[in-house]
Amino acid sequence: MSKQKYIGYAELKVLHFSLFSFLFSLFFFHFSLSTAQSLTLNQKGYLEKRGVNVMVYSNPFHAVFLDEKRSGIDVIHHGVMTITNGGVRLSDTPEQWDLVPEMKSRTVDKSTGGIDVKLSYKEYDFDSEIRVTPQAGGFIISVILPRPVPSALVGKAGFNLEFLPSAYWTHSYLADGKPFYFPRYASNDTQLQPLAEKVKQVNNLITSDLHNRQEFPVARPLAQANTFVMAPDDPLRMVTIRSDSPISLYDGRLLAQNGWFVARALLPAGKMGKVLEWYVEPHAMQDWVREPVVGFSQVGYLPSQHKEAIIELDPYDTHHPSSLDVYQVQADGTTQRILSAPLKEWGDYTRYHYAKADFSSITQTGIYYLQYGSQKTNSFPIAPNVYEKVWHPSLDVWFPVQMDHMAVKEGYRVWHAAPHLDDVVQAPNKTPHFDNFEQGDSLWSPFKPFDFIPGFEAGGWFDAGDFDIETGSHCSTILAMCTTWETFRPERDETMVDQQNRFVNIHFPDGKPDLLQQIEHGVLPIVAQIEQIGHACRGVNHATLYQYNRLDEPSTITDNRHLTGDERWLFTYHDHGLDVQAASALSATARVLRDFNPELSARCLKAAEKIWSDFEKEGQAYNRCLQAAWQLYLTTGKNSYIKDMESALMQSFQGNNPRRALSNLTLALQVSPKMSKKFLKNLRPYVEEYKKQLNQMLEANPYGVNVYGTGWGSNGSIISQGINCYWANKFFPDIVTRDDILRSANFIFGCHPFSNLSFVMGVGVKPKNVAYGNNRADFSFIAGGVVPGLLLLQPDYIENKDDWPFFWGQNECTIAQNASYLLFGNILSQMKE
Ligand SMILES: [Ca+2]
Ligand SMILES: [Ca+2]
Ligand SMILES: [Ca+2]
Repeated sequence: MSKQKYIGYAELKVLHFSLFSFLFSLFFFHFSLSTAQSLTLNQKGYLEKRGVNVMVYSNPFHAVFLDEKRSGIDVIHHGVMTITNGGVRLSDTPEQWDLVPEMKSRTVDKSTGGIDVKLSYKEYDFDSEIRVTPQAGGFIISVILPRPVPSALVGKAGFNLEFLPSAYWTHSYLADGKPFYFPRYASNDTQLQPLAEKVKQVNNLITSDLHNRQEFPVARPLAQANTFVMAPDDPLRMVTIRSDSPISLYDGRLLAQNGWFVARALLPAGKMGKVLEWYVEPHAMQDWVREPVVGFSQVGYLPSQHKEAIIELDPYDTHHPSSLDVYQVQADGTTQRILSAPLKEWGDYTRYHYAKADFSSITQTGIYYLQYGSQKTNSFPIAPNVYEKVWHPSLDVWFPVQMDHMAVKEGYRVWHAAPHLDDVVQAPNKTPHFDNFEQGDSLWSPFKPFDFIPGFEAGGWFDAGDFDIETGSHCSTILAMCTTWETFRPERDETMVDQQNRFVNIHFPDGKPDLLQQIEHGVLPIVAQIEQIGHACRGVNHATLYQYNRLDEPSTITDNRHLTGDERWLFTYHDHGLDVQAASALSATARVLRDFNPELSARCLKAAEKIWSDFEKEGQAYNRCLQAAWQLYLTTGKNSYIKDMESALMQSFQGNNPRRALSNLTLALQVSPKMSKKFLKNLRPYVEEYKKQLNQMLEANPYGVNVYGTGWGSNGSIISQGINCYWANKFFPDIVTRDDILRSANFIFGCHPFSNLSFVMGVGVKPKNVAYGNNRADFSFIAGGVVPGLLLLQPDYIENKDDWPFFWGQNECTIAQNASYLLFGNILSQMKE
């Protein structure tokens, strides 16, 4: 059934209207824009003019997570990425798991400034080519087909370009001159189409819950026209699109809450060569200069610590002020300028210019703010106790909300009822699944596919913004929590955890340390894996994509009754790396819970020792299991576990890659009290080498940390850097200093590029407002979550959106990263002066 059949009277009227406007727009196109400045191809391989950057497949679609909405043709418009996904797509409003084209080639023509990409859908043997060429003040997008659209894709293959809802939803648009506004919430019409018409999604999965109906919903257009002017009311966001074939505008949020506004035109049937041409012109403000970002810690500073603001400047901001003023806010509400700190130019990094201002000389306890030019920051404290409570929301709120199999209440709110009470069944042999889960060819399990496996109806945390149980991240979470407990013994009790009644009450002390209650809860699915299957398993995930993609209250994802067919699957894929991690986590738990829960402690130790004896039988290399050996030694006191530890560690430092060679340095420092007398002395040159690496980072970028990630932000590695510095400082305070540890804290709490918001939800004067938790569709957050942070859009744009929670690589809080933050927060909270 073709799509045209569904076009109603309203759309026909729009089409009719657009014929007139087409003639008008041809005229307008040729005479109105010739004075606008043109885009030119820059050294970095994208099209540029002041205020507008056009990336053409600098970022290809992602092979695993598919449509990340930062691929294809992307536009950075006055400093904000607002347009993405320019490409040949197979549906009106593509979703994350819809097929994406593979990029076969990308050619840059330096003479025309044009960029040409060849795309291919191998599932349909469908090739296309997209050419982007600067023209007038904008650019022409041409779609060229070497062969006609395959019959299966006629009426489906089209050219799409997507607009960020949060950048447009307070604005209007014109469709062939007719006025409309962008809706704040999706409420346009949908219609059903026969399921046989649906273009397949990845691995033949399906994102919609069809309830056995043989139809699926599609969005109907908001408007159709030959000329769209988006946000003519705002010079920062105004974009004009013209084509002589009709363009439809859709609201992708109708089918998926993370959808965008999609401008789209179908490719004609039976035609080859140039089949479609759009002219796109993002309006450019000729004198536009991006506001400086004044980076500082939203948590504040200890009186004696190094204090530095890092200012991010637009390259056109050539007359920026040369000093930063620090004001103190007095008890009577008046303010007093305490210091005018001179700016020290740092230089260029990514696409901006950076300068620093040192205000370490201010040591008096008080409330301060920074003034840079006309920009006044929010206030922040300088005081001996600024770090004391930074980890509390993570333990009090974030981890309790992540608890699977429990009802979780906070004050008047129930975060969720007890979910997944019908866990679990054996996953079938299936490759691949989604979320990077797969069972592979074998089962490595005593159970048959879809058999019920007992022991998994309690414990565990939701991995992140999704609701699966990841074994690997559980093990790192548990180990970090055990390290936190043994190093700092935080007996904080703000949460009731009643395992028997599956009930958690936040801000309701029950006399038991919350951290031990979390460790106890998190280890249950791990110990169950060893007991039931005999080894650590990949994890537990949903059976269907339309269960997995839920972004709300999880207790209704399954019916909580056994063997009704909607249960989660235990993926029993056997990976020795996971066994090693499980042996570490289980033996640490056995030790930490020895008095708190002797029965569970004994089960954990038995499971850890079983894994270890399997290693020995299989002849696993000792140097791959050092952390597990160390944890087993600490728990059992058996010297045999560490008899080769010293030489294995020294050997591991001999690698060619200096950074990788030091990956065991923290473990080496931790074990050093139990090694020979000379061992710590032998570590000194490696700690000096580590310090050299820290100094090199300060030369590589203004912040001295691993600023951004690709695919996933780098806050995890920045927090690890702080933790590593803690251990290095503990044993070699003359080499690694307290300010080295605090470098990571300053960054996480707001002294970073793009914005100066704290990356820890609810922590600091101005934390981020949105995160990718299970409440992301409410544009909200769960307090205590740490977001991944800054993501690179190739080649030079780093961002962390705070008006759009749906970029998981920027905003998704995960258990392993949060446990690492919990440890780091405890390190910080010991610093008081
Ligand atoms: Ca997951
Ligand atoms: Ca408690
Ligand atoms: Ca069930």
